[in-house]
Amino acid sequence: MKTTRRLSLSLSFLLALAPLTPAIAQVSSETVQTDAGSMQVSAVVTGLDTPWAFGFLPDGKIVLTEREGAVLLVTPGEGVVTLGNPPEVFPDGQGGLLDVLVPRDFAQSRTLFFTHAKRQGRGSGTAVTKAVLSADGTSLTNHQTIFEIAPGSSGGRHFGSRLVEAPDGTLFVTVGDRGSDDTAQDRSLHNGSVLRITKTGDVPSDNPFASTDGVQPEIWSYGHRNPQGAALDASGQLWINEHGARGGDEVNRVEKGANYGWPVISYGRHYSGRAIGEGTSKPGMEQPVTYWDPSIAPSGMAFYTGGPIGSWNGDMFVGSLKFDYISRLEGSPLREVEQIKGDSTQRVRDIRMGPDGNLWFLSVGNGALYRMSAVGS
Ligand SMILES: [Ca+2]
Repeated sequence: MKTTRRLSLSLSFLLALAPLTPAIAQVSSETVQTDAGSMQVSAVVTGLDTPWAFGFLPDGKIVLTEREGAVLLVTPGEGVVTLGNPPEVFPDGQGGLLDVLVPRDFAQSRTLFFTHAKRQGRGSGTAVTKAVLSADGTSLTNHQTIFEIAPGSSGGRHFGSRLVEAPDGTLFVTVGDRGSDDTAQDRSLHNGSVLRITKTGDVPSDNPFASTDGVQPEIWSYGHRNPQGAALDASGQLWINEHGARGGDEVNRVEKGANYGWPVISYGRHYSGRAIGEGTSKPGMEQPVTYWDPSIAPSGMAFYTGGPIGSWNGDMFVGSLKFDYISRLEGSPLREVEQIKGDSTQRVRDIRMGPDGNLWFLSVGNGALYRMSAVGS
């Protein structure tokens, strides 16, 4: 598929006259000013079609997803391969091929984990499929869908869909409310939850509701609207961000068994202007660590840990889909302290810290993967 599409490594990485896709804005390189000094932003790959996520392999290659279903393998400075036999996905509104996780044992297992929308009857749901990267690095094999949410919702909204490997090797999967608010409080459904499963899709015996009647045993936390960013901090603690409605985008520190309140409490309002639920707080429901009003449409999230930009260490970075910037958050309590913005930061869908100690991010607006490094480094 997509054999006619032209993917390009940026000239900053590859001195070759590679053609660029004309329909997409092109920002191959720029300098942006930040509180930590001038940063060089360089495109590593351009010509991407609605990219959603990426991850680093131990050999320095990058695996990258596009929402319509393509999985790309990028060798910086050398080339881009569209992998054969990608997971079967159901492109449905915001759904399609979504996150990719490179587990810590990849060098031995060559296994990748994907989240995606899966056809379920007349609707669709968030699913997790694992597959093995072939030895020659050209295709995926041995696909196995290890989990899918209890069916099924119509409408192409709020799939959530970040995947994080916990320190103990289990997987956290975020799932949105699928556009149906009240499902986030209904624990007989997976909607609006952070789930925890094993790499074979089983329920860990220490999940909070593993033996509670009428509750989906994969649920780790609930009352979430649409978590599209998730990451571990340096201590191994899980954090997520989630989309509110009009206002009330949240950053949450995720605790086992906790209820994060949607749609009973929120700092936003419905798009109609109507108040949401019962207000902003209620006993038994967690408060966000911080929130955005107006909404920024937060997406990919990363912690900067142990890198060369000393003042960033421990900080959280979140991409904004709506206002085209990268948010930097620091302090206790955690707050947004800086908006990093340039022509390259249009609709930032994913952000990760690379093995080189730099921040890498995906811009949907530019159809590009970028690397941000300190000028002169
Ligand atoms: Ca909440």
